[in-house]
Amino acid sequence: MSFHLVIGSFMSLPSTSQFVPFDSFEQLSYSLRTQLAADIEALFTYANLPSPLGDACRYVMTGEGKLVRPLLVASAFASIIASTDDVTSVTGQAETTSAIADKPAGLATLLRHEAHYDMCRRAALAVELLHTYSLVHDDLPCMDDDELRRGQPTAHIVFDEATALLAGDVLQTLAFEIFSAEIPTFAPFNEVIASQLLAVFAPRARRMVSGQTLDLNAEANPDITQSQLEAVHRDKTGALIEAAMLMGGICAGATAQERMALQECAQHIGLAFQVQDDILDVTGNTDDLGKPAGSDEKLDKSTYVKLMGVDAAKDYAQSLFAEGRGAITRELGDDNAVLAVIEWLWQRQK
Ligand code: GRG
Repeated sequence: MSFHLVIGSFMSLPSTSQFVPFDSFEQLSYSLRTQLAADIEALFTYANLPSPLGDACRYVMTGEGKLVRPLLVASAFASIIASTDDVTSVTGQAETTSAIADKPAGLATLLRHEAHYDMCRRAALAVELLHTYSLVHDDLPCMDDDELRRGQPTAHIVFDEATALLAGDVLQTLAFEIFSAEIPTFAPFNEVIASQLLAVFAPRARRMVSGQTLDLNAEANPDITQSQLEAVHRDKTGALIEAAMLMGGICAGATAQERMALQECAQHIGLAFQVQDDILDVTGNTDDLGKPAGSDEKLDKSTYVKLMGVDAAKDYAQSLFAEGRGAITRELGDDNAVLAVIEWLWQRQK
């Protein structure tokens, strides 16, 4: 799929930004992965965590995750940027760029205001930190007691349980600290954007934990209904996906209507992602997944596969992806980065 994604290179320097147009999902993904790796290292240098905490954090944050949530931040940012020529709404200051007819030039003007672009980098980092904390805690012996994650031994196996617990804790606090931390490789944080990001992020981080509780409550419940299962995953999996897309939009100065479209899309994609996860748990293998296949059954989890069977679950995922695409297409057209990420998600095998 070719689309008009135009975004900063994601390799921004302290004082200047290089802007490179992308026209494929692969370019976006490569660029995001490279930038995020540099930002993770800069954050850990800044945080100066004692041993073995710092080692455990680096270990879990440099594993082979898919970076779904940072990609959603970046793609929402890029899609909104590409559809607008006015960033006044982000800061309340007059930073209006020139006409949309020349989008790349307008974008370069926008991105010269590094605050917007670098706040997007902070948001991408925040969602990955929070997500990784949830995985580290989810794998602990008191939760799912898993020994494999992202193709490598889990944190409590490599380190010890106390270190893994603390690593999850500090990743969570860093996910909030990053919005206003003064780190040399980031432009100074923008207070207006930071407070908007926090307002979106904090309640959804809290909902993720509520969802985990509902999920534990639902274990071994053969009578769970689809709407009850939906309530679990709207919070457990969906809330952070929603935060990711909304935060990308906020950094780009999305209008209220655009934010609503991003939110609607995220709600469908979040559920679709979970349905897929349930399917892959029974159809995938441990090597491809990088985590133990069949663990839902082992833990007697309530899943979409258990509720409706594999085939109906596949149909359901397909219809949810279609609804997610529809929400974006109606607002932003049919040629943008969010749609490219949705396409990649739809095809995923792990
Ligand atoms: C607060 C302990 C605690 C948990 C919160 C998110 C969560 C609840 C637990 C993580 C385990 C899990 C199976 C969550 C469902 C969402 C999901 C499919 C997570 C896996 O996300 P991917 O596939 O993982 O994006 P990678 O490794 O690619 O980043």
